[in-house]
Amino acid sequence: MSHHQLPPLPYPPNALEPYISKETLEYHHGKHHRAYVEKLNELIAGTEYESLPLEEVVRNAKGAVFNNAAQAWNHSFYWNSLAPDGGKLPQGELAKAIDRKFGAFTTFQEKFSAAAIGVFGSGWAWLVAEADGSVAIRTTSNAQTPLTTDVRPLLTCDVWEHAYYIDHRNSRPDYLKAFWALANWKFAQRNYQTKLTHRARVDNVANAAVA
Ligand code: MN3
Repeated sequence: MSHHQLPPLPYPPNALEPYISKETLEYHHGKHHRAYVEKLNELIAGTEYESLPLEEVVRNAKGAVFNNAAQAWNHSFYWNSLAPDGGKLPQGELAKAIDRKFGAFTTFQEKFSAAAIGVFGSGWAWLVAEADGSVAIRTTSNAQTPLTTDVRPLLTCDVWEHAYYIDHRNSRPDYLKAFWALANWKFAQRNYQTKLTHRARVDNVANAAVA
């Protein structure tokens, strides 16, 4: 039984232009993300993971099952981390938490960009919330995800080359500029203010994906 499905993009494929092209989204969502979901379904058929929700597979699996499950989850989170009307400033409690930690939004932005650009090879850059409500920047390699840790992901930037090669070739710094023009602070703010368990928060993400 294959039950994991590729969630639709939360916007039309040309909606992030000129920062991220329709062609990039068609490949990144329609081919890369789809391949992780399809491979996952293939790998879990007939195993203990077959009937588990995606986030439980991510938390419990190892090896290829983990890699494909985590990439499926991370990509859904990434699509929601971007928005056609994004790129403005964070508001409310999240804005205050960023200022408390980094002093100013621009300082946070510089540090996040440096962390993202500094990821060696493939991976992800994340804005996360600690249990005490403070925020932090984390990076992960390959499919690794904060979902398996105690911090809550708020926003992510995919720094695998497939995320930017069509639009920016090998220039990850140029892609980071595009990321800032699209960063979905409403999504990050919603994740920050959701004082719920991981499980409930992840349901939130799924709802946001189809809204
Ligand atoms: Mn990707």
